[in-house]
Amino acid sequence: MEHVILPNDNYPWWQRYQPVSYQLYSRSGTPEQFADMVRRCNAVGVRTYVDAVINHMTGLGRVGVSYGGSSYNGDAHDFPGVPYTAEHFTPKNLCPSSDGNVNNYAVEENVRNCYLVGLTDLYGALDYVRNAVAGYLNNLVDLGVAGIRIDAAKHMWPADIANMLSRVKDLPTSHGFPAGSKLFVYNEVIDRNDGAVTVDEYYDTGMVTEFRYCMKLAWGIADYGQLGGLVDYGWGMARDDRAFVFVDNHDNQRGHGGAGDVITHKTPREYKQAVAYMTAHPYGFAQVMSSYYFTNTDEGPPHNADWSTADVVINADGSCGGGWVCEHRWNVIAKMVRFRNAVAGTAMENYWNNGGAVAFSRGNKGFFAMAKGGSMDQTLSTGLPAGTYCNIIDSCATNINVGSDGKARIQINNYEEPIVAICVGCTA
Ligand code: ARE
Ligand code: CA
Repeated sequence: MEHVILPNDNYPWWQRYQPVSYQLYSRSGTPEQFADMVRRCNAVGVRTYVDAVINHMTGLGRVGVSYGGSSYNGDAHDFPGVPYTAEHFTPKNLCPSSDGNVNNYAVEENVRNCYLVGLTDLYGALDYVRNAVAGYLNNLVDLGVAGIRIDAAKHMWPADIANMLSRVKDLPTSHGFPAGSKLFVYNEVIDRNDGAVTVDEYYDTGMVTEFRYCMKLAWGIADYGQLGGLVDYGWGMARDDRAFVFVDNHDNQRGHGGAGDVITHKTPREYKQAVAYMTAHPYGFAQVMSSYYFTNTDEGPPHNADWSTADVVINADGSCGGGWVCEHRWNVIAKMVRFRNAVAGTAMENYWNNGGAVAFSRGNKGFFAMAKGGSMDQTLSTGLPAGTYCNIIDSCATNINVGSDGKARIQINNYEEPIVAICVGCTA
């Protein structure tokens, strides 16, 4: 959607999180370009998920004109592009903080009725606001968008979100969705057992981000002995069919929300192990991060001379250039996504972990092993039917023979990509 434009801060990435209107103009282009992208992606089976910022509009003090021509004035709470005026923002008497900003995560009303880092907070209890947000979401649905991330859902009342979503129509069959398909929704709730708002409050409005998973996985990659405790319900982690998991996201990879104890592309060897373990493991719905390189935590994506976002350069070997990291194209990560799809619906079995290496099967469809130091040699139960399988990670350069007892000798000798993944029906 239209958002603030901040030339004095060199157009930071986070300007997109200050909405001006729900017209689809942004630093990435026009509504026509967006519609065209979604249409072309749907035609080849690639779905689009929109980061929907519906808790707030711009920050206080932000004044200007956005990409589509809509003006904004944060202090006056005036956003004619929607339109929203002062009456559509959370009444001051509902916010229990002294300065009007979120400043006490132990108090629910403080988290949800006050201004998150000075961002003008929409009053989601109003029929007018619910309708305006639903109008935005229905426009996306009409264009073929498959799902949304609800930004700052932690700062919205679950009942308000539920009401907004109840006004959203089914996904259009004209874009290839089966009749009756619903918008896929995941709620951004940073719950690290550090406040009054918890992930389980959002089970009725979709999936929820599970930030404790990032920490647990980072600890596990540092010390494989801890990997067995990755999913810790005793610690409050979201139930399996609601957990939305990831190794890192755009905030915690650069010290913004939920940072600390997170592995990123900056340590590629560890990162590959973390993504491999996440994708091999059955817990939750997994998201793969794809980044651009940065030195300053505010800096936006690679850009052209006029600061518009630069195209992604694809090198001859399939990797990215021009400042784009493209983790999703890294060999281990792309291969492990194939593994996850091949074993979908199966349980984790035959779990084995000696502190330096870890292995498990996924039902009778797949088997995964990983060695922290780069090498292992163990005979293990694979859960697989007897036969010869090949390691998809090294593009089938090595074979693994599973005997009639389901066991196989698992050898790893690869420092950079110390992983074996075999699955029924998987080839190079
Ligand atoms: C920017 C400036 C601010 C300025 C503001 C308004 O940095 O100084 O006051 O603009 O003018 C992103 C950036 C922010 C940026 C904002 C708007 O990260 O720096 O502010 O865009 O441009 C909490 C929330 C969580 C939120 C994180 C960042 O709960 O929802 O903070 N994450 C989402 C997005 C962000 C985005 C926003 C929300 C806003 O993913 O990218 O902000 O749309 C504990 C708590 C967490 C808390 C965390 C950090 O862990 O448990 O709940 O997360 O601390 O405070
Ligand atoms: Ca709010």
